[in-house]
Amino acid sequence: MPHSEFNDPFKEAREKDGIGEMVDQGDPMLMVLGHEDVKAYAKDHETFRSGATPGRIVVPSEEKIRDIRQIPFEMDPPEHTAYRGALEDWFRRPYQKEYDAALDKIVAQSLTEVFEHDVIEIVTEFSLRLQSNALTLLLNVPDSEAKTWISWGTHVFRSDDNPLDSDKANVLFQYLEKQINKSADHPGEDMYSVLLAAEVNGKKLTKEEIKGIMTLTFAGGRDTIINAVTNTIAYFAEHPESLDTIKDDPKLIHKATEELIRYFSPLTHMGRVVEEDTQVCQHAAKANSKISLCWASANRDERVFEAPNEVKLDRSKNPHVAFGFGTHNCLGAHHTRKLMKSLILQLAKKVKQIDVIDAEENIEEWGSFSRKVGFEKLNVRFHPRE
Ligand code: EMZ
Repeated sequence: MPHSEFNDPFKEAREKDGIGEMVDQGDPMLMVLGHEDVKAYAKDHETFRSGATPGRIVVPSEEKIRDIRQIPFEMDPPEHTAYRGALEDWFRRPYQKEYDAALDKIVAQSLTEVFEHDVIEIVTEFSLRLQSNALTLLLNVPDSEAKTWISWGTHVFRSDDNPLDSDKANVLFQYLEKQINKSADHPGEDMYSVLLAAEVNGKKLTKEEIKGIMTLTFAGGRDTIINAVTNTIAYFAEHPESLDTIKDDPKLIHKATEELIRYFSPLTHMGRVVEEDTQVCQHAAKANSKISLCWASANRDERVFEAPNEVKLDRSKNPHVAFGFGTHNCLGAHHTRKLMKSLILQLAKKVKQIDVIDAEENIEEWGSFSRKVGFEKLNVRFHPRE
């Protein structure tokens, strides 16, 4: 398989009856695969709940490694609406001119560093650093914090030999406690201080709630962004002509970014817990069982996307659900879109060609489905434009 090809393991099951099955740590789960079904079930938050035991709606479930509730995504309306409302303005800051300019600077700096290497390993030497450096903007904290976050590696709950590493999770939790207390003692303009001053339903947020919001901010946009960035490099390595196309027609950036995000779908799926016995795509789903909304499968649904396994940078009809759908769509999407656009535009302007030296794929196993989501390792050589 070419490095820039990402398979759709769900096609057959999606076409057959729209459902997949897997067991997550003893917990059987139905996976909803069709685009229309995924959207319909995502909207039905009365039947398919997010406010279950903390960690349960994530696949694989993180119940064993945390009891912190990630806010707002592990909540349901009306509670969810109130908490999310308090966060929305902060997460819209990427639309400010200064934010954009600062992001461009961070991307430019990462590319300058890339050009200093002969061969560079993209996942840890580029994508992880870029993701962490960009996160300092979203949190509005000093650039120097990124160093600590980079030292945690690509995932805050997973290590090389353990997909659910509670020691690692505790490093993040202790770090957050320290930062929250620091901002409580010396309020500033950072995200912790803003949250300490915020109110939901007329009440101040507790430190525990702030920890939950920050945990989501750190965990949710980490491996997902790292995969999106790494996969983008792999794509342009094998499609150098696309760099020229975007360089010549930068207005294409909006469609191109959406298309790459659709194609990569860095978050495969997200779970929900069934409130009472029901039917899911004509399969019985018992109360308190888990289902998942499979964004990655929905984004390859041939009933919605023409030639879904092709990357068409100018695809005009692109109702992808890579950032989720409905009530819980991704709060960090504005930041991620801006980051991806800045990266792609600068690559197009500055890079002529990228050679893949060697690569190790990152394959997820979900029951009988094997899905390539990114890379463990991607060594490349950049050739700058003259
Ligand atoms: C959770 C999840 C959120 C989870 C939008 O996705 O991302 C996963 O990578 C984390 O492990 O805790 O934040």
